[in-house]
Amino acid sequence: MNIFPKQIKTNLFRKKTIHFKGVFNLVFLYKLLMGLGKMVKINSNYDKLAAGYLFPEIAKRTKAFLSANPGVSVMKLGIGNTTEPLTKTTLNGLRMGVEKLASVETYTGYGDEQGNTALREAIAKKYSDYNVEIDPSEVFVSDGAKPDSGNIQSIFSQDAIIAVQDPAYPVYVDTNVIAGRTGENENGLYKGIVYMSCSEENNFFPTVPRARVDLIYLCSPNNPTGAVATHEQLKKFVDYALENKAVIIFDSAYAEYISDPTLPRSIYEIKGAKECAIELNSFSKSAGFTGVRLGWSIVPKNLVTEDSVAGKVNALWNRRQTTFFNGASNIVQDGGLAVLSIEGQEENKKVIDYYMENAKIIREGLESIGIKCFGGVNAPYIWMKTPNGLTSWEFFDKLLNECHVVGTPGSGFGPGGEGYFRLSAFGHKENIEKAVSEIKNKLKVEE
Ligand code: PGU
Repeated sequence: MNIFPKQIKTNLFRKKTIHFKGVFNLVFLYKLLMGLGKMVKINSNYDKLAAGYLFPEIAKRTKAFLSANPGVSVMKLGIGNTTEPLTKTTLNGLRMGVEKLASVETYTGYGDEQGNTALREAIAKKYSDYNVEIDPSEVFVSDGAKPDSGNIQSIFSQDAIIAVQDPAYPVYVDTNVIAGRTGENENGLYKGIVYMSCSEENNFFPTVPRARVDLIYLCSPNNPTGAVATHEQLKKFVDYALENKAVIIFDSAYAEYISDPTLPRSIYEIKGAKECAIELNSFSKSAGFTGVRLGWSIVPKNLVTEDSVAGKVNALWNRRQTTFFNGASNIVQDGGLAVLSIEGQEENKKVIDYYMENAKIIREGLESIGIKCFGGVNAPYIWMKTPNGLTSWEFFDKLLNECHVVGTPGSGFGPGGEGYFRLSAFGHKENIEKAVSEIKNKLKVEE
C-alpha cells in the first residue's frame, strides 16, 4: 500500500536528497582534509598468511644451501614438476598451433574466454570414459588448475564457511585467507576454517564435517598424501553436500595417475554430484604441461546453491572468467586437443607409467630402511613418516644436509602434515635412483 500521496512523496524525497547531498559534501571535504598525506591501503588479509608460499620457500632454502656448499649438487624431489619431454603427438599439435598463426586464413587473435569449441567438446567427451555426461557448455578451459582452484572461491558469498582436508594443497586455504574469509592464524590453524583431519587412522581421507559448511575442497588423488578416495567415501561427501546445500570443489589434477579401475577418476561418477560439485583438472601432470599451462573446470548447469537456481553458478563462473581472463593461449589449446587424441592419450600414458615407476623406486627404497610410507601407488607422491621423531622441517634440513635430497615438509600443507614429508616422483629416473640410494646409504633410521 502507498502511504504517501504522490506529490508529498516526491517533495519529501527531493528534500531529503538535497539535505543528504549537503551532508555528504561536508563529510567528503572533511575526509579529504583529514586524509591529506595518507595513501592507499593494502589488503591486510595478506598479513594473516602464516608464511611465504610453500614452494618458493623451499626453493629459497635450497638456494641458500647451494651457495653455502659450492660444488654440491642436490636432487630435487620437492615440487611436483614434470621433467620428461612432450610426446610426438603433443608437439605436433603445438606446432600446428604455431603454423596456424603464420597465415592470414588461419590466424586467430582473442578466442572465446571459455576455450575453443573443439577443445571444450574434446574435454566433455573425455568424461564419457567415466560414463559421465558433460555438456561442452559446462567446460571452462583455463591456464591451469592452480588459478582455477584459487579463483573459484570468488563466485561464492563472503561469509561462506570453508572446509579443507588437513593436510591439503595450500592454495585452497591461502586464497580464502586472502579473500578475507578467515580470522587470524593460531597455532597453524586459521580461525573460521573447518579442518577435516586426514591421518593414518582414516587412511588419509576425512569423514564429513559434523557442523554445517558451505564449500568443501577435496583433492583425489591427493596432494600431498597420495591417497585416493573410493566411491563410498566420495558418496558420503556428495550426500552431505546435497543434504546441506554445500558445494564440493573437487581437484582431480592427478586423475590420470589412477591405475586401479575400481577407483573413481571424476566426482561425477558419484550419483548426484552434478547438483553439488565443481571439478578442476589440468594438463600439467597428465601431459607435461606444467610450463605450457592448460587446465579446465567443470561447472555443471544442474549445480544449485541455497540462493540460486540451476544454471546460475555456471553463469557466474562464465561472468568471472570473461571479465578476468582472456582465454588460454590458442597455440596451447591446439596442443591440448592433440593430447586428447587417441595417440596423444596412449603416448602420455607411457610418460605417466615412467613417473609411477619412479614412485615405486622411492617407496620400496624407503620401506627397505624401515620408513613408513603411504601413497605412491595411484598417485605420484610418496607421503612418508619422518623418522627419528623429527618435525617436518627438521627432516627437510637433515635430508638436504646429509643426503643432498630436497623434499617437501608435510607441515607446509597444514598442521595435520606435521611429522610427515612428501617426496615427488616427478624426475629423471637416474636422479630418482641416485636420491634413493643416497637416502639408503646415509640416512640413519633409529627404531
Ligand atoms: N592442484 C593440485 C592438487 C596440485 O598439486 C597442483 C600442482 C595444481 C593443482 C596446479 O596445477 P596447474 O594446472 O599446473 O596449475 N602442485 C605442485 C606444484 C606446486 C604449485 O604451487 O602448484 C606441487 O608440488 O604440489
